[in-house]
Amino acid sequence: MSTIKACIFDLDGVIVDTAVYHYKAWKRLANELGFDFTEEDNEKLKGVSRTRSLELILQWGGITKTDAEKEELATRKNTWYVDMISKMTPAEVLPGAKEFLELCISAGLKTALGSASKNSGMILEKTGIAHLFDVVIDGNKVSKPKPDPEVFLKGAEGLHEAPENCVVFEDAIAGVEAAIAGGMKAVGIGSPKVLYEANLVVSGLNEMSLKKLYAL
Ligand code: B16
Ligand code: MG
Repeated sequence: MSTIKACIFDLDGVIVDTAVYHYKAWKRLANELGFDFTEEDNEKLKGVSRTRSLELILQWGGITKTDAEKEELATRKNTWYVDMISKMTPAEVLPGAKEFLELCISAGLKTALGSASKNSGMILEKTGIAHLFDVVIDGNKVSKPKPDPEVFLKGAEGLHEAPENCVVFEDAIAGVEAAIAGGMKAVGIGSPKVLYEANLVVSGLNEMSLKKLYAL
């Protein structure tokens, strides 16, 4: 008998693809600072906090800034990013994501969001899926970034479930590591070559089923 009682979902790369908006905004910032920023660089920022992302970008551009300047740059990038996500629609929910969330709920499983993003509230609202989560833990509620398990442990706590009864869905290596460090099962969304630490890897939530979930 499976002991799985709850599913905790990462947002960007699992439920929606906001990476493209992050990319556009970071690229604009890098260009204003006089260097370029590729899509390959952007890959390394998936699941990474805003502050840490900026530090990496400045490092790639060989630029040093004071803490006050960094804060201004992160705010500037976020303004452009928020402008783009404020136009998101329900059509931008990734294939199978809404359906799998609804399937979990109808099976009596609890659901939580566990995201590094401080903008997750707006994204959930604009895409019309906020009501599908019992608990939302995002970048505003955690102090330690993934691979620290804080975000997922707080999700489990909010759902009143033991970590071993929770399954985390993640597209980033650091997120899979965070789930495992927290004593949870991890389903990787993406490539098995990259997310080999996960208990199961699928290409998207459209490939998930309750059978696969309970077999974990
Ligand atoms: P924000 P996730 C992460 O979302 C993104 O993958 C990452 O690229 C971004 O820097 C981070 O959120 C912070 O986002 O600037 O909106 O606070 O994958 O943890 O859902
Ligand atoms: Mg992600």
